[in-house]
Amino acid sequence: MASTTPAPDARLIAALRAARDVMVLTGAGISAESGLPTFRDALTGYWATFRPEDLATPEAFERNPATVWAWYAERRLKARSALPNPGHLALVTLERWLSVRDRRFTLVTQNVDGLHVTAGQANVIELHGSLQKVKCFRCAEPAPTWDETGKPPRCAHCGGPLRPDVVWFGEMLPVAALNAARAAAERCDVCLSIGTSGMVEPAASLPRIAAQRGATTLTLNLDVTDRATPPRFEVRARAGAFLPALVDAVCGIGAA
Ligand code: BV8
Ligand code: ZN
Repeated sequence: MASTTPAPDARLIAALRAARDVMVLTGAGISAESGLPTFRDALTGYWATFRPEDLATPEAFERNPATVWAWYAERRLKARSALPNPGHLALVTLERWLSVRDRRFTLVTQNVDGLHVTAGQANVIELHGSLQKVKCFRCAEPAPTWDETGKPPRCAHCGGPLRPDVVWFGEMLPVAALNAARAAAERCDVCLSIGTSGMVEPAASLPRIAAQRGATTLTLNLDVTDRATPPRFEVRARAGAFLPALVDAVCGIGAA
């Protein structure tokens, strides 16, 4: 039985309509309806024998560069042909509605698929880097182009192996991005956490920081995740269905 999408709570709509500063944290779930497997599901088929934490680490790359490079090359190819879905587009509409009223909107994503930028989102913080960017594992020099047949390709500067420019487990997040995300969490009136299992730190702490500072919080997911700090609103629905309804209600779209 297709699960029905709950109507947005009037108090959540009111909080967003009154908000001076909104922060949104997204995870792989918002890209699921664009056909991209979520992070926990990304290990299907050949990769099913691995756990994400076994592939998305510098040690895994050193041990098995060809396998790690191939996993990312496959995800990069999928992300290139993926299109933003109504969930991504609703967040762009919300950002524009707030911006023309001189209110702040910050989108913080854990995703590396680039779909928020493709959708037209203006203010995006990519906490974990981007699948479409590649750098040298040895000298960290960015590689503007590379030989896709490489297993992995080599750096033009030092001959080292190229790697995806994403943040692996055990690696520091880009400091400026993390500081900007924390600042947004500390100042926002409303924090929407969308399509993330809330398992990966330090991203998972951002909605908690917002809640502790008194922000109104929403968690939108397909399955319930036991958050240390339960959100004020917890919705179990597809982002591509719930977000357009929420944003239409906030922006008065479709209203008489
Ligand atoms: C660091 C890039 C320190 C790569 C990623 C013990 C406790 C706490 C923390 C740790 C610990 N042990 C180790 C740590 C730290 C570690 C960590 O958090 N580990 C976890 C596993 C416990 N963190 C780190 O290592 C970070 N670095 O801490 O550095 C440091 C300090 C000093 C010096 C050096 C280092 C780095 C973390 C970044 C890792 N890189 N991505 C890549 O993508 O390949 S994280 C990866 O997971 C993705 O970015 C992904 O976004 C992220 C989180 O996953 P989700 O997005 O939440 O996706 P998931 O599949 O889990 O969930 C999807 C959700 O969507 C589900 O809930 C589902 O219900 C929902 N959904 C599905 N469909 C829909 C939907 N919802 C709505 N609509 C739908 N249609
Ligand atoms: Zn190099």
